[in-house]
Amino acid sequence: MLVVGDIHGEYEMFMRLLKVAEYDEAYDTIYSLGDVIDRGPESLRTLEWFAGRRGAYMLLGNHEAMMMQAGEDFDASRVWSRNGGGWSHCLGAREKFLYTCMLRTLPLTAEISYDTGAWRVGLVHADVPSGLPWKKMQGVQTGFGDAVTDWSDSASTVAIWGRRRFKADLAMRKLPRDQLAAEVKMRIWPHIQPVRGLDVLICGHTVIDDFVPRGRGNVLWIETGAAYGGRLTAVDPLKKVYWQVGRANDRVWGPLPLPHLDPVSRAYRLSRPEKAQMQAAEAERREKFGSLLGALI
Ligand SMILES: [Mn+2]
Repeated sequence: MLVVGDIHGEYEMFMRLLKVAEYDEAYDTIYSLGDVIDRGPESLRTLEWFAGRRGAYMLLGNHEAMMMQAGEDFDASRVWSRNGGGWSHCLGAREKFLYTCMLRTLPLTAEISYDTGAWRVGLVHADVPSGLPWKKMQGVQTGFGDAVTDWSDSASTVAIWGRRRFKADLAMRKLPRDQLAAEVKMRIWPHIQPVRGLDVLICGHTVIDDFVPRGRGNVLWIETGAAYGGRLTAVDPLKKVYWQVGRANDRVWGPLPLPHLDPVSRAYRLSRPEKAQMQAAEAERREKFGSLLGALI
């Protein structure tokens, strides 16, 4: 059982990854998190590998959504061309039509259960909106017209384009522990809470700068930049290990243990200096506005 990150047309890296992870076509199931096309040299070949192969599934990524929309809308086709869709110029109209039909069948989410539901693994290309339980997310349908033109927070858009959780995690890692940071942290905190109703959620989409899978709460990110000079990652969520291949032929990693994941939500707790600073700021505010309020009453 393998879950592979954003392949982006890097067919040769993908083949090497399958070998490293000892993927066996006869027995193993493989899921792609989407974005199998664009940027890399062999988009069509990668898409064909997944099309109709037994035991191989893929989710919708924002790049597949762009391809799907490009057939409908001229603006969308320009957006797609700018984002690596140029390879499609060599496709005939019929081929384009058939592949678009295939893309329309791709789901936004998938769930894999082990031990009759005791260990639940969710998959989505980019993100689940903050606070939305997994059960509700599973009911979300692809919103046609959402992908390129709609920058709203609709769940179908967040599913394939969202980066808020990833950015919130990044901010938590980087912010200094001073008073302002404490306030910011309390705002960020809701966005990095685990997704309820799952043990693990695996996401791609946002490139991790150090090319290593990253965890926060019960969310695991595995887009390690195969098409950006980074690595291609595959995960076995049952064995809790991952494998990677780099661009150069001899670079392979794994099996390595996945980062620690924790599905339990927690309230943000201020450290002692943070608490003192928050209280001082609160007292200052009260002094400033409290007297004003007193004068008004
Ligand atoms: Mn993507």
